[in-house]
Parts: sequence; C-alpha cells; structure tokens
Amino acid sequence: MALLEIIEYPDKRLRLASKPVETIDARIRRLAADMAETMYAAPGIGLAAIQVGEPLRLIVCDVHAEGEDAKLLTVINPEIVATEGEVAMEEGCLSLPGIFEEVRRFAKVGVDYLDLDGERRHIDAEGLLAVCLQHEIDHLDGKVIFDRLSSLKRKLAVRRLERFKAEREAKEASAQKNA
Ligand code: K1U
Ligand code: ZN
Repeated sequence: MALLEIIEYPDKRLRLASKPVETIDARIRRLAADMAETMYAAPGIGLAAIQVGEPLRLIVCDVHAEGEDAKLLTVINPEIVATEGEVAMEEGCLSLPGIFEEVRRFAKVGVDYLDLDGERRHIDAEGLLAVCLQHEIDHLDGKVIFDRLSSLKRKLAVRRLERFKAEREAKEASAQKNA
C-alpha cells in the first residue's frame, strides 16, 4: 500500500467532473486501498479519488467514533436516490487545509453504489456519514465547500486558506534551514 499526495485548492483538477468506474479490477482495488491508507494517515473521515489526482467516481470514508472499530466504506459510482431534511455542520476538507466552515446539506441521504466486488448496494445514511457522503460526492462533481458558502464567506475563507498555506510554507522553509 502507499500514501498518495492530496491535491489542494486552487489545483484545477478539483474542478473536474469525475468519470464512472467502468471495470472494478486490481488497479481500482489498489487505488481504493491506497486512498484508505492516505485518508487514515491525513487524518480524515473521507477522501474522493480526484483528491489524489484520479478523476474517477470512487470514494472512501470512515466516520467511526473514537474507541470504536474502524468501519471503512468504499463507494463506487454513487447516486443519491433519496434525500430528507436539512442539517448545518462544520466541515473540513483535506484539499482546503486550515478551513472549517458550516455547510447546509440534506440531513439524510439514500445512496446507490457498487462495492469493490462490483455488487450493487444501497445505504441509508444520516448524521456525519450523510454529510461526509455528500461532501465526497460534491468532489466527484468538481465542487468544494467554498461553492456552498455566500460570496462574502467564500472570499474570507479563500483568504484564510492562502494565509494558512503561506504560513505552512514559511514554517517548512525555516525547518529546512535549521536542519
Ligand atoms: O473529503 C475531504 O476533504 C475529507 C474531509 C471529509 C469531511 C469532513 C467533515 C465533514 C464532511 C466531510 C475530512 O476528513 S477533513 C478532516 C476531518 O474532518 C477530521 C480529521 C481528524 C479527525 C476527525 C475529522
Ligand atoms: Zn473535501
């Protein structure tokens, strides 16, 4: 297994509409395993293939609570087929480091998808899993959480992201100089 590089905003690839997975073969299983390892290492609770530069409709997520066993969900070619209610939750994004914003989404979603054996599956999700699935499906459609904010909040969040990345670069440069 391997850790993959997570691409960050404003990388244009985050704006691509990802293509359906046509064949679930060894390459896809390897990619899914590498994505899971990358998500756990980040750490994060979800990851879409485009975040590691692969424009495919493939997602991993795991929203298990602290103290519980890991519960990895690999979702291929997801379709939201049912929605209910509304919820506002603070979300992070591994492609927008340092950004946490409240986003309004459906409270419950029903999602059809394929698993890694190519079997058709359905999941009815609520709470954090429902939010995480919607966040990841947004990535598959070329959307990030900035697109769900008002224009003012979006401007402020982009500025905060730029500041975060500049400070991170400065810290890295200083650490290299002192090494
Ligand atoms: O897709 C991504 O960018 C991953 C993102 C998913 C997500 C987070 C919050 C709400 C909806 C979707 C993350 O995992 S950000 C990191 C994060 O949430 C986290 C990190 C450490 C511990 C617990 C959560
Ligand atoms: Zn994200």
